[in-house]
Amino acid sequence: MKRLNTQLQEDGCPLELILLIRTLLAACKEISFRVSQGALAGVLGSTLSENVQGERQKKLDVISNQIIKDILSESGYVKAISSEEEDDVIACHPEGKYLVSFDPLDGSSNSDINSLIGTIFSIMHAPQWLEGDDPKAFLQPGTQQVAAGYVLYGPSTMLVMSTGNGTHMYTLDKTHGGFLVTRENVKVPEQTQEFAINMSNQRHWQGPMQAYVNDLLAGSDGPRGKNYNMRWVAAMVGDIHRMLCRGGIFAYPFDYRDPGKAGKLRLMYEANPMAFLMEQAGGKASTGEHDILDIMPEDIHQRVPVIMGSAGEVNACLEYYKES
Ligand code: AFP
Repeated sequence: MKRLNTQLQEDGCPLELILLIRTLLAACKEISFRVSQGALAGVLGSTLSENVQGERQKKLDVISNQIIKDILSESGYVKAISSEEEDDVIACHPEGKYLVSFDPLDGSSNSDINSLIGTIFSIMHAPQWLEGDDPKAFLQPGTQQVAAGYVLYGPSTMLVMSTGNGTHMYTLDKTHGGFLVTRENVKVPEQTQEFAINMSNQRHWQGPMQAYVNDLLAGSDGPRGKNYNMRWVAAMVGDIHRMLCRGGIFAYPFDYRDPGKAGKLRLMYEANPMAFLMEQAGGKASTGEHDILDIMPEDIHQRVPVIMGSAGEVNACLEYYKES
């Protein structure tokens, strides 16, 4: 099987980016080990602190964040990092060429039930004219990502990543500690009969999403003319992994609960990297109104509505938004 390095070289990835990716993955391998220790290492459960989003942090959120922060800060390749678990940007090496945004442990509430969790990351060039701790450096649209991906800590530890030349899946071979290519150039199936959305929020959604989901639920008797199935992992990494493997539509749409929050998911370290992977695999990613990758960010912790997955199904959903 092909090794990570070989795939990255074939994809035309510059040496310094390869070294950065390998450094980041060293951190993910350590997280994978810590996660697998679970209750034996006393890493489950919550801390007493909250992150900038006002969410109670899990012990594994804090541990994972620290592991990635330490390794990237010392690497020399990274000018600054921004994390879901950090209020502000953290300056690293003044000469570093790259910026890394990450969610150290997406879906961390799943850790207590031994279910899917993962690390999501996005890498961009660092503008050299801005100071390392200047958050403006990060305010670039998702189209500017030079690499994005996630590491899924499931029954096997998998890396799914794109450097702009297709989306590839890798599996961690724990016998020698390296990631091996197990699916090259993933293509999301065009059509689907599966959707992923938190149905308990239905009453808060906008009209177009209400109408679209009602038509899915109507099944073969409704306007879509087929029966749909629903799945919800409650960790974006898990749901997007399923979309990439067998198609489907994933949505965390805008809802009216808190007008200050345009959806739940964060642009820089959730929506953008997943949209990049999805589009590199022939899928589509939108807010309902705009392509996610075209959004000009205003804040490193900005939230956006997310609709992504099989192109045919996302387009069908977007028709409801156009009509409204
Ligand atoms: P955490 O990283 O705080 O656990 O949140 C996970 C997440 O942001 C995303 O990965 C899921 O798709 C979504 O939340 C699940 O949200 P619900 O709580 O509404 O199911």
